[in-house]
Amino acid sequence: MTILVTGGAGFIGSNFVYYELAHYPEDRIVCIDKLTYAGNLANLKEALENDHFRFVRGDITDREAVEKLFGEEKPDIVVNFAAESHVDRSVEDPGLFLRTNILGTQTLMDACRKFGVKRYHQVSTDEVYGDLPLDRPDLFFTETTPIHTSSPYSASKASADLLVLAYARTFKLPVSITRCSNNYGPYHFPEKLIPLMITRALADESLPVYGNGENVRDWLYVEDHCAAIDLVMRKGREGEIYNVGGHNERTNLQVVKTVLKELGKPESLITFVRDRPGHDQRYAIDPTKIHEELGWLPTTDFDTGMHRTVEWYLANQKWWKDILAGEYQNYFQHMYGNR
Ligand code: NAD
Ligand code: TDX
Repeated sequence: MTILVTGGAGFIGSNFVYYELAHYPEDRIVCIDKLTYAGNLANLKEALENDHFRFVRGDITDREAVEKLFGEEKPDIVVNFAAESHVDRSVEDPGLFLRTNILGTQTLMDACRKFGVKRYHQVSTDEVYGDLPLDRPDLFFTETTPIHTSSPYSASKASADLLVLAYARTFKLPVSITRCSNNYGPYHFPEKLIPLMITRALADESLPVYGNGENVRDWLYVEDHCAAIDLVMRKGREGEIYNVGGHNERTNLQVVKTVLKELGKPESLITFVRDRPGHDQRYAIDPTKIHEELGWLPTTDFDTGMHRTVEWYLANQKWWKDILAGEYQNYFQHMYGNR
């Protein structure tokens, strides 16, 4: 079987490539990635040594390049991780998010139709459901919760989901969608909360918490997300959406304090900065459907996952120091300089 992984040089995509190579050594994994600021070939260093893996630099909105690759590889399954993924950047440049996240999805699905791909899997997010109020801990996102987006990022992801469902109904394209909560783990780009806090705390730099730090996210170790995607794309029902999450809610402040404790750094590093515009209050996934239909359950609890993650950042300092030394400096100054 040949599996085309788009966006495989990013955080979750690279973890997924390793998951597939480890669990299905007989399969061929092909990755197409544009290598934007978030894509990093260093993430795929070991995969590149495997004969069952091929990397192609390319843009999922480039119809010609996509069709050429489909023609060469005739993938059985296409799983789409390629996206602009950072909410704060979507506030700066919404157009880029619409192009990659919506038109990229369309281009891939058109190629799936043309080449008779057996399953197109869309990696979506819980952010398409908007947010839940902090004072209603009894509420959770289910697959039937209405789409209600807050940021250009989440609006672009929700648009893509609607397009996927439209292709399923109109063209009978065999699709599936997973909507996962916040991931954390190895290869997480240091613009996102957890790796940003780890890398800054290690340098004894201030830790910028938005607003009052009471916003809640539902954290899942990245390998558990990879296992869920793998199950759904191989065994999930066609045309279905599956929510993925492990009932692991934490306020941002709790998360940052966990990082500080792991590293033995003082809480005085925490600084409260101007809030994110449109900042979602709380995300919380109800994963009953994927558990009951496919038997999926998370295997890594938050304490274990955070310990492993911090260990990974300690052991892989060159990986993140190379990122921090580049264009990232301008990004950080632009986003946090006057905050
Ligand atoms: P990421 O930003 O780390 O990686 C995205 C990858 O896509 C990068 O390698 C980048 O180079 C590539 N890419 C971007 N534009 C491209 C294009 N036009 N053509 C080809 N490649 C392109 O993102 P991530 O955190 O790994 O997220 C992967 C997917 O999972 C996204 O679709 C995101 O919406 C979704 N998701 C993420 C989370 C999370 O917590 N990070 C949670 C739920 C869902
Ligand atoms: O410096 C920061 N300070 C801070 O307080 C950053 C970067 C974030 N935050 C807050 C904002 C959020 O409440 O931490 C929380 C997590 O922020 P992000 O890491 O930017 O993630 P989030 O906005 O929740 O979105 C993530 O989860 C859903 C991913 O980036 C998305 O790709 C995914 O779809």
